[in-house]
Amino acid sequence: MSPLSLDLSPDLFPALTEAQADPDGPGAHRPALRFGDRSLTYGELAATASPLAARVAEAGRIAVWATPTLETAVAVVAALLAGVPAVPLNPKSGESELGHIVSDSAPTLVLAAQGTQLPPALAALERLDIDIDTSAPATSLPSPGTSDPETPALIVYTSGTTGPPKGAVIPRRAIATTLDALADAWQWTGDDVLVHGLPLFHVHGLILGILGPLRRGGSVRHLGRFETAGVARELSEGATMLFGVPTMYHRIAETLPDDPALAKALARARLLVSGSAALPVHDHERIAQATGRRVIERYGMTETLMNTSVRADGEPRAGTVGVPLPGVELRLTEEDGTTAVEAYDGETVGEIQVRGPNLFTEYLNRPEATAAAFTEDGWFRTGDMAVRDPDGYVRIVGRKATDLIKSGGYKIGAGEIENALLEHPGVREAAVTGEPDADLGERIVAWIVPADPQSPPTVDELADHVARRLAPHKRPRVVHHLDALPRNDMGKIMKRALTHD
Ligand code: MCA
Ligand code: AMP
Repeated sequence: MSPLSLDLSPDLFPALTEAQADPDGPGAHRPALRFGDRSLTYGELAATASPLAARVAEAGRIAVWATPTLETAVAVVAALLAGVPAVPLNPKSGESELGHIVSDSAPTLVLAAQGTQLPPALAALERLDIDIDTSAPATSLPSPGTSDPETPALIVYTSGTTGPPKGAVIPRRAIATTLDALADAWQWTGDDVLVHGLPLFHVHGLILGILGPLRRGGSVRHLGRFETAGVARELSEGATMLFGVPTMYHRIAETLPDDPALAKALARARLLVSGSAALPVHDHERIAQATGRRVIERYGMTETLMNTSVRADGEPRAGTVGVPLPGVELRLTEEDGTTAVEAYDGETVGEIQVRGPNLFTEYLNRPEATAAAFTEDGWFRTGDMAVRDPDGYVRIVGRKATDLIKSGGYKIGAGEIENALLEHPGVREAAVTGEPDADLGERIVAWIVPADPQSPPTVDELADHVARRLAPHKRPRVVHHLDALPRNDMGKIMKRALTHD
């Protein structure tokens, strides 16, 4: 493993700075971003993001209506140039989720693409349209906010086991170091062209998928929405890397037998990377068989950004997430949460704890949750359970909390769905679990005691109810009706007793 020198300089995007300084130079003409048939070179990105940065520079915090569009990428780059923290909002968030995020993060402005209609939950915020005008002269940016690596760059909301999502405050330092560690692990350079169709309100799609290529001086082509045809097209037209969640690779594996063009395109890629959840070995093998290429996995978390990866120069090993990234300290701990597991035997299970410059600073407005997330000596408790192979490869074997569900690569707390279901007049009691799903990894299952057993609410009714309040990906896919929920003597719901038979 090569040592990593930490670059904590304030300049997150040297290629953009160069294009700004020399608008006629070759660097300014290099492609940066492409969404469908709209694209920006580094020069054009500088010209459009820097005036926007100047306009938001005085804002305390901004929200970005994070549609999968060029506008979102420009808005986030502008916020980073200005040194103003940005809160990316899922444009499919329902009213109560959005209301919570806006009141918790208290942005002074919301940035949205021109012509986008914003929901009532954002009505009280001042709105600034993102206008992509590449003919405007690039403004230079003397901003004091950009000089401190600890300045919050992004606040990304992530679900916990109970209660509403928490805002993870991610400083500039974490973004720079995680992207540089990945560059080292993946031999990621400015010559790479990334393709993906990930959402832009989470770490995977936004930090790795947009800011990653920009930090390297390379380019990204976003598909707008994930489709195997788009992947095949871009990889056969010069893209070198693909990022996706396991559901996307599962859909690729399903399509491959009938799509030789997709197989050929994947075979040409330099690197196929999966993350956000475990990619089943079966899908790994199907892709390897059809394309001759092995998908590599990396492991991260909103709070920690990236922790481990299979390296481009390492042995790809299905079922593992590779080795700790440069700069990341990783240990497994016993049940007490403080005693380190020393074994590298592929058998001894412990909780993964990490320490390093890739970590978030805090949960916004949640000092107690922040304190509980760390040990006294600064290790972050991930809640993921793993073993280590003799050569250090990490295998994730489970999760400490049963009340966290990973569906389609999204982390979803059972508690927030239960609370939403209980607001439905037809529901008296509710419990939510995750069950294995070939496509989504896990699917959300609701167990409800209907208020009126003669006319229980339908699955569609409850799915719409949750989608409207929280987000469509949090909707239950299956609903079971029960006379009563199984409870222990203390009255606590026994989720392990919730099975079909
Ligand atoms: C369906 N829809 C609905 C309803 N039902 N809308 C309203 N009410 C309903 N009842 C809509 C959906 O919004 C969506 O709209 C469409 O119908 C299909 O929904 P669905 O079947 O749920 O999703 P899908 O299109 O099949 O999505 C699969 C997916 C997606 C593309 C794999 O799950 C995905 O993008 N996952 C990525 C998650 C991710 O990025 N995770 C990173 C976080 P429409 O058709 O308009 O879309 S983890 C992370 O960042 C860490 C650091 C890490 O390690 O990476
Ligand atoms: P999030 O909180 O949405 O950022 O999701 C982080 C969680 O995703 C981690 O704590 C892991 O449980 C899971 N995760 C991310 N990458 C992987 C991977 N490659 N394999 C298994 N689980 C993963």
